[in-house]
Amino acid sequence: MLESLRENLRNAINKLVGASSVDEETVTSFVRDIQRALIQADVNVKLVLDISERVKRRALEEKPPPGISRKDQIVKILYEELSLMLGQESKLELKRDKTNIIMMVGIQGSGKTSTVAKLARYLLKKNQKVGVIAADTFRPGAVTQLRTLCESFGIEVYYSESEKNPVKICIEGKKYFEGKKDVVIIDTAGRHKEEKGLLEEMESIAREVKPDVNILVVDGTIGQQCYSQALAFHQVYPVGGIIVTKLDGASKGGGALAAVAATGAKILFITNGERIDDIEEFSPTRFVGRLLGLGDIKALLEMVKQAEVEVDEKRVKRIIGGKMTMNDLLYQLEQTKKLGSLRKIVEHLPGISGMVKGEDLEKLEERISVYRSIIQSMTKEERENPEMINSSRIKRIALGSGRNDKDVRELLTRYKQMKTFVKMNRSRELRQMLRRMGSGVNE
Ligand SMILES: Nc1nc2c(ncn2[C@@H]2O[C@H](COP(=O)(O)OP(=O)(O)O)[C@@H](O)[C@H]2O)c(=O)[nH]1
Ligand SMILES: [Mg+2]
Repeated sequence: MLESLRENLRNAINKLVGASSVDEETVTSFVRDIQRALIQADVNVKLVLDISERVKRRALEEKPPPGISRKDQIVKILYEELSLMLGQESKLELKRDKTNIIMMVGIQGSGKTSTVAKLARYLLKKNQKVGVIAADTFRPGAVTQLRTLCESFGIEVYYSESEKNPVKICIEGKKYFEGKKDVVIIDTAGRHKEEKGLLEEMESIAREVKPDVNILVVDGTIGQQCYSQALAFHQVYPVGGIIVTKLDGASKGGGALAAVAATGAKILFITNGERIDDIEEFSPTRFVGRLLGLGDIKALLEMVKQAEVEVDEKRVKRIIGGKMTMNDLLYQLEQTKKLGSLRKIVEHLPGISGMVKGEDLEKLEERISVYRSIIQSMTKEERENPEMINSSRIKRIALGSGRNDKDVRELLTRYKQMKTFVKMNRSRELRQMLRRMGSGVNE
């Protein structure tokens, strides 16, 4: 979905991450890349300028919390601003103990009929009793299309062979389903292409049927034109929510979503394919997270918080100074594990993913508990100066901890590796890595 936008945004981020330092020039060039990506996705120019100005200002002004690099901070800012651009989190709200009527409107070809079936199936899977009313009497084959889509999934369709007046069909259909279903979705015609006739038909159905929710379906491939379409509908009868369709093939999909959000309407769902299950609830944060490859903001914030809490300057000075103890090693391994448990969700967060790569996390967890018991069997001296541990000490420690010699040697090897690594890399990067792991100092 939105492949080229995703690729362009990710390229911009990679460029930022690869930059040797973050100065004003880096930020400016990053923001320019973002602008280009958004314009290409048909996001309205004014929106693009707004968002890039905010990203730039925040990127230059806001100080990252301890443990978070400026680069990560800038990515987080972009994430927040793009999410804001796509509107508030909102959900389709259904009332209990009544038959909710959803009226689905939109111009012909926008994807109404397909979306009626998708939404019906979606609600069915949530254990709602769902009925559908076929009120498109204009297009030949419309009723058959809807029945084919719905009935194979056990969704009942109300239709009439003889009645040509959509308002009457809706009234009859409502009577038919009333009290029997939790939700009834009305598929309307939309033949008139934004013209008065279509809007009038929508209004007269609405007046008679009094839908609980009026959902507008817009075609995501038309990009920012969605803005005027959404406004036109809203002015005639209040739109309670919007579904943006065809995002699977829409190079202008980003512009469509931004335009719809700019009208103040709620985007409830998006569809991204022709199969009945190609529909999903829309959440701006989740969507942007996926777009940028960041995963869930909650995890990100959790990590920021963790980094804020666990700064231990003494420890990092000790490690970098080459005087690492066994406890330091254990601490570092535990931090790796903690970050690792967030790995899935922060998979593409620049800088983080590489760090935990290669370590089998479940195995690490088990090894840490082995190491902990071994370290507990060491004397204070041994912990602080592991070099003194010879083979007779290894035997004693193994015995005392109920582990075998091999485990103790493995721990010692790890210690040596870590120490060599520190020696070889007494650099910015190491400081940065340690800081990310919660034992760093501020830059
Ligand atoms: N690729 C893709 N095609 C879609 C999607 N939603 C609808 N379509 C196609 O768009 C065309 C018009 O859809 P239809 O539901 O008949 O639109 P309506 O005239 O508004 O009822 C059909 O060929 C659908 O298969 C989608 O999410 N992705
Ligand atoms: Mg239709």
